[in-house]
Amino acid sequence: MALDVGIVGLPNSGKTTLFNALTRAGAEITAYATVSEKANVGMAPIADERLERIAAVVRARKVTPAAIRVVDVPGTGPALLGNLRQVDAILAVLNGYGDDASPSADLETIGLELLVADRDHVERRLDRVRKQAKSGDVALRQELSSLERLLAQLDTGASLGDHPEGLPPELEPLTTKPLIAVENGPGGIDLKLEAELIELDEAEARSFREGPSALEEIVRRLQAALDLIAFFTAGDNETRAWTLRRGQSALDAAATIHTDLARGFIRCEVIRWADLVECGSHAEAARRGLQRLEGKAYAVADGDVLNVRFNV
Ligand SMILES: Nc1nc2c(ncn2[C@@H]2O[C@H](COP(=O)(O)OP(=O)(O)OP(=O)(O)O)[C@@H](O)[C@H]2O)c(=O)[nH]1
Ligand SMILES: [Mg+2]
Repeated sequence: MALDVGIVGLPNSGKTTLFNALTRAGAEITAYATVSEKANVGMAPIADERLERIAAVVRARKVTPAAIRVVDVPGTGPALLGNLRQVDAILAVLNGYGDDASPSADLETIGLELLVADRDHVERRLDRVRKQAKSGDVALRQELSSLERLLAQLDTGASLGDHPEGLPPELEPLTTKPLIAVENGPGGIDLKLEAELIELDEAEARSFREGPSALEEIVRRLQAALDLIAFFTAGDNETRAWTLRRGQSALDAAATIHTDLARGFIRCEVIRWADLVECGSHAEAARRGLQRLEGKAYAVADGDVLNVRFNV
């Protein structure tokens, strides 16, 4: 259950270049828009300096950063954008390089495309529910009238997020997701440079940049937009960072690690990462009373090191 992010943008804006900079996957960059039916999917690691320090304490043999799943959708249009209904956030790449670049116009176009895709999505759901509601099922008839009102609203230019009665839970709209605009070019992030720098090691790459890397910058924006926190699991086999939304519980954390841990959840041992590093071991932290036992509902805090006790 990694965090899921989709990349959208007009043809040749630099979507695949961004995908490569984020994931180091080396997907093919085309000089002009090609109609590819396949989306690129890859994982982008989230750097976190706390992770290495925790791993050193427990002498972890393997260190695994948290990661974001990134989908690069070729082209636009309702069918292609439909690939993005499950993502947590959308990255919109705006062309900011070259003489005829107009990033703000690009952003407007993308916004419209997403809106059209959502209207299409509502209409399809409406058609389906209209047929099914003939059975007389009460819930379906309620959804039908709700969808009809929603469509009427959309046609007055309102956005889905504005719908006063809330959206039917079956809908998976795009326009209500956080949208993060990434301008590709000198005024934003130079993606072409970023895609070249992934060939170099971290220190070398840093000497070519003024600020943070594209990956760092985009992770920072995502963390802010989605209100993300990190928690850690610290084992000698593997020490690992994970992502949650702020306010999510120990049970959510367990489910992020493995469904079995959520199913058999008993209790959760919690140590602050800095306490663990300072104490030098779980045992010493426990001895000093710095390890707590929490239940399912505990709201995980950024930097918690968790050990889920479970039984399946
Ligand atoms: N000069 C310049 N060229 C760029 C930049 N970013 C991308 N390009 C070029 O633009 C072309 C398209 O880049 P892609 O990353 O494939 O763009 P895309 O949005 O994935 O394109 P499609 O998937 O075909 O719509 C390539 O030839 C890139 O080298 C940039 O910042 N500066
Ligand atoms: Mg592409």
